Formats: sequence, structure tokens, C-alpha cells
Amino acid sequence: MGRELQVRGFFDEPTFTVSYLVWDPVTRYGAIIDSVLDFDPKSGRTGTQSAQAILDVAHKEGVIVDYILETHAHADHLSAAPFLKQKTKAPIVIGEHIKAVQGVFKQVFNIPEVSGEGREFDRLVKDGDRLELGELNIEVMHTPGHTPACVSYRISDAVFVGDTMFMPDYGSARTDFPGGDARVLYRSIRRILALPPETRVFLCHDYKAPGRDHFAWESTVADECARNIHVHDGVSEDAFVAMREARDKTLSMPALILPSIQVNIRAGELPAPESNGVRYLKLPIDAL
Ligand SMILES: N[C@@H](CCC(=O)N[C@@H](CS)C(=O)NCC(=O)O)C(=O)O
Ligand SMILES: [Fe+2]
Repeated sequence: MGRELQVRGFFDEPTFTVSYLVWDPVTRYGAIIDSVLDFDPKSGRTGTQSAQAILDVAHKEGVIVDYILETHAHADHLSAAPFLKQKTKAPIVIGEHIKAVQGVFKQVFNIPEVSGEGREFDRLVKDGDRLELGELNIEVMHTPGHTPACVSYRISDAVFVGDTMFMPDYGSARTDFPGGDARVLYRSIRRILALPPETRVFLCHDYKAPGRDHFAWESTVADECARNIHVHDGVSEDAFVAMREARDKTLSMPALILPSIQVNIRAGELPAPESNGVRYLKLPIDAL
């Protein structure tokens, strides 16, 4: 019997992102998944309040943070991974196909200093890899579709699925970013839904579904199979692809896509300060 992983979710309402602190209750070794750096695009100000709130809980619960995990290079918020790494000394982990994502966006943003080899991260993981978390294991599942580098992290009776599916009443992630693919996403989701039905599923975003008055980010494999409006057990691959591609055409770009991607392909590191000591982000004109 695997023992139950402890999970605490932190909801960032400005970006609808859920970050997690998870830990092995016996050894107290833990990980932080998909952290958020506060960023106000109007003023250009950043802040670490949201990330600090995670560290505060870790401290209160006596959790030793062993990994800073990213499910993908996020397109809607800046990662706080460098701040967390400085505070915890834990390595920043992402899927190995981040190399391809870096390859595309280093061109878009014309930032040749980005390696294209994933060197900005401390550890690149691939499908089937296992990371020790106290006496538990983090099992990596490559779950592409939303982006080519997306991974899910399965830990004891829980799985952190990043942007693959969302709450059953909301459905699934968009597939219209470079390297996204609806057919590939369907197959990734079906792999997750083949896990034991009681597996707890933790989502990376919630946008509230029409008629729901509260945010939510936890479901189960059984619930998703039975009720996910885009990918319940009765939906064929072709039907999903048609729905997803049609819906993607109606979505506008995330508010923070341009700041987020150029920072997150650098593992959350902001561009180096210019001669006046100020850091600047780029805005590619007519390039996306
Ligand atoms: N309105 C949000 C949208 C963000 C967004 O596009 N999120 C992606 C994940 S990075 C997604 O899959 N959204 C699904 C949807 O909006 O239906 C924003 O501007 O940040
Ligand atoms: Fe995303």
C-alpha cells in the first residue's frame, strides 16, 4: 500500500493557476509544482508573495523542499522557480522536450543566449523517469499535446497533470500554441485516464465552468472518465480533435503569453539587467 501524499494547492486568481506543495508525510521530503512569480504587466513590477506563501507553509509543516517541478513552459504566468531555488537549493526540473520549445521561442524572441539544450534547467526528465521523494517516488509521464514538452508527475495516489485536462465541467487545455496537437493531447489524456480510478487528479488551472461559483482543482480519474465534458470515456479521438480545433479558434492569446514564454524558457530567470541596472522584456511585433 502506498501511503497518501500530502497535497496543498495555492490558487493564483490573476492567472487562474494552481501551484502545489506536496510532501511525504513520514520523511517530510517535498516538492513545489508550477510556482507563480507575481507580475503586474501594467507597471512591470514583479513580486514573490505568492511563492513565499508556499515556502511559509513548507516551513510550518516542516517540509524539506527537494524539487521544484514544472509541468511545462507556461504561457500565462511567470515561474517563480529561481526565487524558490535560491531559498531551498532544490533543482528545477522540466520535461526534456523543453529543448524543442526553447528552439522555437529563442527565434521568436531573438534571444540566442537561450541554450536550446535545456541547460537553464537543473534536470530534464523523460517518460518513465523516477525521482525519489523521501520514501515515495515521483514518476514522470510525458503528456504532450498542449505543448510538446508537457509532463505529468505521478506521486503515490495522486497525479499532477499540468495543462492536459481540467475539471470535468471545464474540459481540456488548448492545443494551438506552437507544437501543440489535439490528437496528441487526446492520447496523453487517455494515458492519464488509464491510471487506477481512485487516483487523485490535480489540475494546473481552473477558470470556473459556466454555472459553477467557486474555483476547484482536484478531481479523480473516475470522475474525469465519467464526466469530463471533452474527454469522458464516450468521446472518440476524432470527435475530440474536431471539438478542440474548433474551440481553439475562438480563444484569444493568454494576457501574459509574451512576458511568460521569454522568461519561462530561461527556467524563470529574468533577462540580464542592461547598463542602467534595469531588466527589460521584449515584445515581438507581428511575429506570433
Ligand atoms: N484568460 C486566460 C487564458 C489562459 C489560457 O489560454 N490558458 C491555457 C493554458 S496555458 C488553456 O488551456 N486554456 C483553456 C481555455 O481557456 O479554455 C489568460 O489570459 O491567462
Ligand atoms: Fe499552459
